[in-house]
Amino acid sequence: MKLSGVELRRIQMPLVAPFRTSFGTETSRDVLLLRVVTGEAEGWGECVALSGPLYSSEYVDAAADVLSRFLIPALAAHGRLDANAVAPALAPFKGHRMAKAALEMAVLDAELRAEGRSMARELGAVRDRVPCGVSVGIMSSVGELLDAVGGYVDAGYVRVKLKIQPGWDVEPVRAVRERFGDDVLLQVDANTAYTRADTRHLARLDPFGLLLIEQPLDEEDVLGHAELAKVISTPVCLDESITSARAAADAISLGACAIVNVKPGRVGGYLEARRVHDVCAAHGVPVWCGGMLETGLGRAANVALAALPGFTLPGDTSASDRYYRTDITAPFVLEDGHLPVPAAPGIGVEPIPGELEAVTTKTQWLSL
Ligand code: OSB
Ligand code: MG
Repeated sequence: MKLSGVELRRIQMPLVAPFRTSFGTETSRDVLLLRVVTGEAEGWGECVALSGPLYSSEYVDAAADVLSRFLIPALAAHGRLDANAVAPALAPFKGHRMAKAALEMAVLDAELRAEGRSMARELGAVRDRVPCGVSVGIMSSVGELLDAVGGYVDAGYVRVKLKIQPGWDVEPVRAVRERFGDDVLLQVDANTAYTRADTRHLARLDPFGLLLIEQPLDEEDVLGHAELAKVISTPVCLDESITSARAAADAISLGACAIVNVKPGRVGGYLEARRVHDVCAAHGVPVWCGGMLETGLGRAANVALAALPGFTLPGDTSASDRYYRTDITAPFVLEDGHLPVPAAPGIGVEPIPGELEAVTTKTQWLSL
């Protein structure tokens, strides 16, 4: 494909409710979208970086900066290229995986639309709908949490993930188990809020039969997760630490995780995300699709990824209305606890022009 240019578009989308984690509270999503224009088709990319460097070192202003100053110009030097050539072309630039992932997603979407092939088909999907979980933020009281979880269970979500941090862990987990019973699939996510010194404390979650505990320790403390996994009975799942297929292979070899959360943005794109899936499948390690409060664009691609055979656990691929009152695409609607895998060419969805305009705060066009 010959790229003619890339549009960077910033949008501001209010969340239906504040989303509190151990690293901060999000009330509105400041998202960077990319629109790649080629002779044959256009493609959409969504950058999952948050507004501040609190989940990872990336943040949305930095992503926009590195894309416009380094990554997009590097593609310009290539003349013709396809999605498989994007990561190698960007490899000289260290880090910035979320920015790279957004650019690769847009090129891949354009390429697949031009060829009339779907993302699901391209990645190797084996299902036409995927079971969905929901990530529930930290609340100001256990009562408020039980109301929120009750609403999601009533809506049909097949798995509940509670955000935890020191001071909000054993009690909320106990309360949810007591109210909703042992049959609800329940897991927790600490977003690195604990240290190795908290091992005894984290073992207090053992009696609750959790599916997994996600990223209790620092992103760089892979060995610490291996030590922790020897002591606690809850399976350890890594999110922040898994930045590539190689990182996944290393973590598995070390015994640092029994389950992996796959987020395409965190690993540099959907093609690397598929390699993470493949490495985990080869080791018999179950994976599930994480989320970053995506709009319908990123959600469409995530749902396609979640339809691969190794995604044997429900993901954080919730319906649009869990996040936004109005999405920029046709909303993803939960049906019997599942979302449909888009089958149309590319990511299979596109922004609704009026909705997109209504939330746009800035656009920039870069010619190639
Ligand atoms: O750690 O999985 C996480 C949201 C933003 C940043 C990090 C995480 C999350 C979530 C929400 O847990 C997942 C979603 O529903 O999109
Ligand atoms: Mg997580």
